[in-house]
Amino acid sequence: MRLVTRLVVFILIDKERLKQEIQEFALSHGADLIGFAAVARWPEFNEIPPDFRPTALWDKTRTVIVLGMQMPLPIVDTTPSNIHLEAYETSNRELDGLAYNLTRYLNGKGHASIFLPRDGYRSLKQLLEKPYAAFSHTFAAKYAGLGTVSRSHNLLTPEFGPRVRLVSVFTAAAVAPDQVLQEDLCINCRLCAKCCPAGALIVDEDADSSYYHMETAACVKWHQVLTKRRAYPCGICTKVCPVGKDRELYGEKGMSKKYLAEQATLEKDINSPAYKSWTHFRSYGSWAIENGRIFGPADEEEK
Ligand code: B12
Ligand code: SF4
Ligand code: SF4
Repeated sequence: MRLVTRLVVFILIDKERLKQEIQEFALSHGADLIGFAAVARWPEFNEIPPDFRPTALWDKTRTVIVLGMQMPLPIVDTTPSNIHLEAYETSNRELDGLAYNLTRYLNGKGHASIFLPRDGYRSLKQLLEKPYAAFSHTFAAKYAGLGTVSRSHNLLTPEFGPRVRLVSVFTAAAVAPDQVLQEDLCINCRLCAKCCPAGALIVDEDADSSYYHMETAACVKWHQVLTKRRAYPCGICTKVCPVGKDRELYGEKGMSKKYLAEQATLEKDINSPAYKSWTHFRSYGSWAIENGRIFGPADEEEK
């Protein structure tokens, strides 16, 4: 073999070996999903404004590693509730811890790395003024081959649909990238838009777009109500989405009718047997239910 060919083969083996080591570390430290995106994906797709791309944020970045953790479906079903809030906060802590530890692991191996926290904002009021964080994990996950960005603006994955939360690590190491998924996982069923309690997802029949229009302020304001009631986040668009193998695991396929009827049924009878356990979880540890009804976006009073 010629020297140049041998060098190329050696570099490829090295990239693959590092990838395996990172995968082993992440999966054994709590990640459910992991994917790798080369920084060239951002200019290639040209969807994200230039200032929000990895090399603009940290010029040494060559690879973005995206990590995902599942939100168990039967817990998401209970939203708005205390157990949904606790699962959300646990996943947030675990994601940031995992990304921090992977960063330290890579630094220790001589690959300079940083991590971007799973959210990147501290106040909903501030999101009303500027509804963006410095970096989008959703698009990073798409470029790392974890899933596709859906009509509801959430990333859908084959494993968990949108019931997965994300975090990213930027590294100076060149790691073999994963393929971007070609097939759109979103089936345009509109369930997310129909069930959104804040009317934040709007389907425009005429618009030639792969996303429903998002009224961000409506979603943020509903989260302000839920925060006061200690029952955030909402996440109903993630709960009702039919995509994801997790539905098979939990035996929760074909739930559309139940989800569509939920709001109206509980308005009439908060003790409806079909939703009994969800109502039970909503009745303790938060103010999600008061005076026999789930509060809605119009209910602004202080808690
Ligand atoms: C701000 C924010 C919100 C805001 C606004 C969301 C929105 N869709 O606009 C609020 C509070 C409403 C919100 C709600 C929710 N969120 Co949120 N949110 C974020 C956060 C912190 C930042 C997103 C961001 O600004 N990225 C930066 C910009 C550049 O990226 P982008 O918004 O994806 O950009 C696109 C468009 O905005 C567009 N664009 C159009 N005009 C402009 C103008 C400018 C100046 C820019 C920059 C971009 C832009 O450009 C991009 C390409 O199209 C991310 C965490 C993160 N850091 O990624 C979580 C995140 C997106 N949220 C998440 C979730 C789960 C939710 C909720 C379901 C609530 C919940 N936690 O249960 C809902 C879902 C709402 C929905 N259907 O989208 C998850 C998504 C996971 C997944 N599977 O996709 C994330 C990734 C958090 C996490 N770490 O897992 N969220
Ligand atoms: S999180 Fe709730 S309010 Fe926001 S878009 Fe999804 S369903 Fe609507
Ligand atoms: S609920 Fe339907 S339209 Fe909404 S994201 Fe899921 S598959 Fe797409």
